[in-house]
Amino acid sequence: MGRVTTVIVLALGMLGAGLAGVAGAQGMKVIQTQKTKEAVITLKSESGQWKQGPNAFVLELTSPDGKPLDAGKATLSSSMTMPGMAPMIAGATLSPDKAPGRYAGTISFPDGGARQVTVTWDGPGGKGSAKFSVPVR
Ligand SMILES: [Cu+2]
Repeated sequence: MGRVTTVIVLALGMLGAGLAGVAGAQGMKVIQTQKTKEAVITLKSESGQWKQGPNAFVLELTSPDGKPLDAGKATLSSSMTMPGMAPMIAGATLSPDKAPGRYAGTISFPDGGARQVTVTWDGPGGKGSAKFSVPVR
Protein backbone atom coordinates (compact mmCIF):
# COMPACT_ATOMS: atom_id res chain seq x y z
CA MET A 1 0.00 0.00 0.00
CA GLY A 2 1.25 3.49 -0.85
CA ARG A 3 1.61 6.05 1.86
CA VAL A 4 -1.34 8.19 0.72
CA THR A 5 -3.61 5.13 0.55
CA THR A 6 -2.59 4.17 4.09
CA VAL A 7 -3.45 7.64 5.38
CA ILE A 8 -6.86 7.52 3.69
CA VAL A 9 -7.61 4.08 5.09
CA LEU A 10 -6.62 5.25 8.59
CA ALA A 11 -8.78 8.37 8.26
CA LEU A 12 -11.79 6.33 7.13
CA GLY A 13 -11.21 3.93 9.99
CA MET A 14 -11.19 6.77 12.49
CA LEU A 15 -14.34 8.26 10.93
CA GLY A 16 -16.05 4.88 11.25
CA ALA A 17 -15.05 4.58 14.92
CA GLY A 18 -16.29 8.12 15.53
CA LEU A 19 -19.68 7.36 14.00
CA ALA A 20 -19.96 4.15 16.02
CA GLY A 21 -19.23 6.13 19.18
CA VAL A 22 -21.99 8.61 18.43
CA ALA A 23 -24.41 5.78 17.71
CA GLY A 24 -23.54 4.17 21.02
CA ALA A 25 -24.18 7.33 22.98
CA GLN A 26 -27.24 8.75 21.24
CA GLY A 27 -28.40 6.42 18.51
CA MET A 28 -31.05 4.66 20.53
CA LYS A 29 -33.65 2.87 18.44
CA VAL A 30 -37.32 2.94 19.28
CA ILE A 31 -38.73 -0.30 20.67
CA GLN A 32 -42.29 0.99 20.95
CA THR A 33 -44.25 4.24 21.10
CA GLN A 34 -47.67 4.59 22.66
CA LYS A 35 -49.83 7.71 22.69
CA THR A 36 -52.50 8.54 25.23
CA LYS A 37 -54.48 11.74 25.78
CA GLU A 38 -51.97 12.86 28.43
CA ALA A 39 -48.63 11.59 27.17
CA VAL A 40 -46.48 9.93 24.55
CA ILE A 41 -44.60 6.96 25.98
CA THR A 42 -41.48 5.79 24.16
CA LEU A 43 -39.28 2.79 24.93
CA LYS A 44 -35.81 2.85 23.38
CA SER A 45 -32.69 0.74 23.43
CA GLU A 46 -29.52 0.31 21.47
CA SER A 47 -30.89 -2.70 19.57
CA GLY A 48 -34.47 -1.40 19.33
CA GLN A 49 -35.75 -4.72 20.69
CA TRP A 50 -36.42 -6.45 23.95
CA LYS A 51 -34.87 -9.89 24.05
CA GLN A 52 -35.05 -12.90 26.29
CA GLY A 53 -32.80 -12.33 29.33
CA PRO A 54 -31.71 -9.02 30.85
CA ASN A 55 -32.43 -5.81 28.92
CA ALA A 56 -31.31 -2.21 29.39
CA PHE A 57 -33.61 0.43 27.95
CA VAL A 58 -34.78 4.03 28.24
CA LEU A 59 -38.33 5.13 29.01
CA GLU A 60 -39.28 8.60 27.79
CA LEU A 61 -42.49 10.44 28.57
CA THR A 62 -43.43 13.59 26.69
CA SER A 63 -46.60 15.64 26.52
CA PRO A 64 -48.70 15.05 23.37
CA ASP A 65 -47.06 18.13 21.77
CA GLY A 66 -43.61 16.61 22.25
CA LYS A 67 -42.33 18.55 25.26
CA PRO A 68 -40.64 16.65 28.09
CA LEU A 69 -43.17 15.64 30.75
CA ASP A 70 -42.20 16.06 34.39
CA ALA A 71 -43.64 12.64 35.14
CA GLY A 72 -42.24 12.19 38.64
CA LYS A 73 -42.47 8.62 39.87
CA ALA A 74 -42.82 6.16 37.01
CA THR A 75 -43.30 2.40 36.99
CA LEU A 76 -43.24 -0.21 34.24
CA SER A 77 -44.59 -3.72 34.68
CA SER A 78 -45.13 -6.50 32.18
CA SER A 79 -47.33 -9.53 32.03
CA MET A 80 -47.52 -12.50 29.68
CA THR A 81 -50.51 -14.78 29.61
CA MET A 82 -49.60 -18.38 28.94
CA PRO A 83 -52.13 -21.20 28.51
CA GLY A 84 -52.62 -23.27 31.66
CA MET A 85 -50.26 -21.11 33.71
CA ALA A 86 -50.43 -18.11 36.00
CA PRO A 87 -49.42 -14.96 34.07
CA MET A 88 -45.68 -14.35 33.97
CA ILE A 89 -45.03 -11.00 35.62
CA ALA A 90 -41.83 -8.96 35.27
CA GLY A 91 -41.26 -5.46 36.59
CA ALA A 92 -38.64 -2.98 35.47
CA THR A 93 -36.21 -1.10 37.67
CA LEU A 94 -36.40 2.56 36.63
CA SER A 95 -33.97 5.31 37.64
CA PRO A 96 -34.80 8.91 36.77
CA ASP A 97 -32.35 10.51 34.35
CA LYS A 98 -31.28 14.16 34.60
CA ALA A 99 -33.83 15.13 31.96
CA PRO A 100 -37.48 15.29 33.06
CA GLY A 101 -39.60 12.39 31.83
CA ARG A 102 -36.57 10.23 31.04
CA TYR A 103 -35.70 7.05 32.94
CA ALA A 104 -33.00 4.42 32.59
CA GLY A 105 -34.54 0.98 32.95
CA THR A 106 -33.62 -2.65 33.27
CA ILE A 107 -35.95 -5.62 32.90
CA SER A 108 -35.41 -9.35 32.53
CA PHE A 109 -37.59 -11.79 30.60
CA PRO A 110 -37.32 -15.56 31.08
CA ASP A 111 -38.76 -16.26 27.61
CA GLY A 112 -39.77 -14.60 24.36
CA GLY A 113 -43.29 -13.63 23.33
CA ALA A 114 -45.65 -10.66 23.51
CA ARG A 115 -45.87 -8.77 26.80
CA GLN A 116 -48.70 -6.60 28.01
CA VAL A 117 -46.83 -3.60 29.38
CA THR A 118 -48.27 -1.12 31.86
CA VAL A 119 -46.53 2.22 32.43
CA THR A 120 -47.71 4.56 35.19
CA TRP A 121 -46.51 8.00 36.20
CA ASP A 122 -47.37 10.54 38.86
CA GLY A 123 -45.56 13.86 39.03
CA PRO A 124 -45.79 17.65 38.70
CA GLY A 125 -46.51 17.30 34.97
CA GLY A 126 -49.49 15.03 35.56
CA LYS A 127 -50.56 11.54 36.41
CA GLY A 128 -51.58 8.71 34.11
CA SER A 129 -51.08 5.20 32.86
CA ALA A 130 -50.87 3.38 29.55
CA LYS A 131 -51.12 -0.26 28.51
CA PHE A 132 -49.67 -1.64 25.31
CA SER A 133 -48.14 -4.76 23.84
CA VAL A 134 -44.39 -5.16 23.29
CA PRO A 135 -42.78 -8.20 21.65
CA VAL A 136 -39.84 -9.95 23.32
CA ARG A 137 -37.70 -11.64 20.66
CU1 LIG B 1 -43.98 -16.66 29.14
